[in-house]
Amino acid sequence: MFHVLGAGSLGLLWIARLQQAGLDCRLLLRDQAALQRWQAADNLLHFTAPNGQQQLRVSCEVATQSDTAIAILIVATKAHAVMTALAPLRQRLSSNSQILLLQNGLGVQQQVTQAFPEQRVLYASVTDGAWQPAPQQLIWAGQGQTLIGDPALQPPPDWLLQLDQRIINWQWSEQILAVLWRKLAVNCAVNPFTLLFDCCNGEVPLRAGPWLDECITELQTVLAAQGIAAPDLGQQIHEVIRRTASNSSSMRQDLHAGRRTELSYILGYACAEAQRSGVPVPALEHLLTASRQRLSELGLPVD
Ligand code: KPL
Repeated sequence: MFHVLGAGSLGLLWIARLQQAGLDCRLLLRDQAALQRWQAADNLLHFTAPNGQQQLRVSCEVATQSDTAIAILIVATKAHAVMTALAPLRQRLSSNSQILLLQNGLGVQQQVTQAFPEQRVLYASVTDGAWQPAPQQLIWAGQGQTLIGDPALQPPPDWLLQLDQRIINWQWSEQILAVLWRKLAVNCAVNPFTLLFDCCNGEVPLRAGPWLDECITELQTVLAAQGIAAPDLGQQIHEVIRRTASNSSSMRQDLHAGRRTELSYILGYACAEAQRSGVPVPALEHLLTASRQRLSELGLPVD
C-alpha cells in the first residue's frame, strides 16, 4: 500500500497514476474539512491526461486520524510544509518504511534524512506539469520524467522496480543530488527574476541583462564546490528559457496566487551553501535580497 501526503496537483498526479497502475494507494489529507470535501464529491477525481479523461475514486483519510502502518510514503507537499506534515506520521512509520520526497529545490530533503534516520529516504526530481482548474480536478498538461535516487547510493528498492514505467515514467539515478543541484541552478537563474520583474520565462534575459550571466557564472562555481562540473549550464539555462518562453515560472504562479514561494529552498539554499563552501556569490545574493524585498512588499513570507 502506498500513502501519498499532499493533495495538491503533484500528489494527485501520483495517486491517479498509482491507481492506473492497479496499485493500492491512499491520499493523506490535512484535516476533517478536507476529507468532507472529498466525500461530498463522492471521492471522485476527474483526471485529464494527454491520452484521455478518466474518473477515479480516491481512497482518502485524515493523516492524523489513523494509526495503520505506512510502508511507502510519497511526500508531495510544498517544501516548506514537509516537516510539519511529516511530524504526526512518525508513529505510523517503522524501520521498514520508506519515504520518497518529490519536492523542488534542496534543503528539505536533507532535513528529512536527518529527522528520519531509521527509514530509507529517497529523493526525486520531477519534470511533469499538472494543475487543478478546480478541486477534485486534475489536468496533466506536460508529461515529464521522474528521476529517483538514494543519496546513500543504495540500489533501487523492489517496490520501485514494480512500478510500471509506461504509467509512471521514472528512471533510477545514481546521482540524484547532482540532478537536484542542476535543476536548482536552472530554477535559481529563472524563477527569482520572473518574480522580481513579474515576467514570463522568455523575458528574463532581456529584463535581467548581464545580471543573468553573472548569476550563471556564480552558479557554476557553486556547483563546482559541490563536485558537480557544469560547463554547459549557461546553454542549458538558455535552452529552458527558450523552451518555456511563454510560461510563468512556478514561483511567479505562487506569487500571483498569494502563496508562499519556494525561494528559500531554491536561491536561499544556493546562497547558504555558497557561503558554507566559501564561494563568493554577490550577484546571487543581490537577487535573493531583491526577491525577498519584493515578497515583503507584496505581504508574502520571505523565507
Ligand atoms: O521549473 C521551472 C519552474 O517554473 O519552476 C522552470 C524550468 C523555470 C519552468 O518554468
